Amino acid sequence: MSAVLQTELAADRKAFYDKIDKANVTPLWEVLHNIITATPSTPCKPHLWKWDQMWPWIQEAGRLISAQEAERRVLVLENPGLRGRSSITHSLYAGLQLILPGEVAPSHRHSQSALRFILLGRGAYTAVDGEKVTMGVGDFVITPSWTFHDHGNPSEEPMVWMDGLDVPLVELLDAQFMEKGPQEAQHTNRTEGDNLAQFGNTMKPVEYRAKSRTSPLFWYPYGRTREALETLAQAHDAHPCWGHKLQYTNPVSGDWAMPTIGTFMQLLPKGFKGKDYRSTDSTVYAVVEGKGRCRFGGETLVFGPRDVFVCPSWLPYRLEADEQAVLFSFSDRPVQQALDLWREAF
Ligand code: GTQ
Repeated sequence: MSAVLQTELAADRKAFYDKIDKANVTPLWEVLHNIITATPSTPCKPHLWKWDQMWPWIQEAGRLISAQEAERRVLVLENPGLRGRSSITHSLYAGLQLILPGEVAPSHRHSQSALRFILLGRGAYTAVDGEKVTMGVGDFVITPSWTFHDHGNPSEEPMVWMDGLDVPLVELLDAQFMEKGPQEAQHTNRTEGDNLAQFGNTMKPVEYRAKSRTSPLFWYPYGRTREALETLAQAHDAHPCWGHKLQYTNPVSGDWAMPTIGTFMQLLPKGFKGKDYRSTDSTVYAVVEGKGRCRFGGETLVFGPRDVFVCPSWLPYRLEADEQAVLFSFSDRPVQQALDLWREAF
């Protein structure tokens, strides 16, 4: 085609695009390769939040606002590639929540499911649908979708936990509802630890019928998880990529503990040098014990206890541990698997 004809065609196309644009219509061929990409193209970036940097800021937030006034006193961990969107990955939210001695974070409920992973303190509680659990470091606690929850700290020490919620995912689907509780703190009418007694011993009450996909067991104390990993590590070889890794389950269905968020705990033996791994579920890690590194090609994140880091979809990374390390993690894997989208490679 001659240069003249080409210029004419370009002008005709531009005029056409402008004309249809006014009616909210646009040509696919201009964007096709941006929306249907050969491999995941996520705005999510690898990033590490060091506890040593976060802890003074968490304490400062504690002086500036009460849990009561804030409703939830949380510093949101925003992915550097997703600033302004309250997101740590494209589909998930994470934050560090502080509750000081004597405080109550008032009752509310929402469509979003939440997890708590305790980083600091012992003795604060969360109450879920009338049942309290008193939490300690390393415990994983679920707040199922649309259940009333409030948090309180009758102990003498501050408590900090990582919140993980499916906020961006629920927002994408425009399926969110929220309401405040009738009272600040729920009337707790069930015995503390009831859920663990009913569902935490590979048994269930004979009359039990599931009302939702979320696990009826909502408290997974660290002692049990730690013991399971330790025993595994003695009897089995470490996987070349992830060491010894368990996923939390709903003990009744055998499925994920939460329908939208997959949760895991893994142990990396001392001196572990993992092989490259990638999967389509961008993953948030919180370090419970030990020190090590997460390497992405040239970039290295050096982690220690209570640090949080994020590994984006499909970017190969490898985990290394100088001393035995224990890592909690969460991702949207259950959603991807339910939709036949999940992939991994190593
Ligand atoms: O504790 O209910 O980090 O509703 C964000 C939203 C925590 C909570 C967050 C919430 C909560």
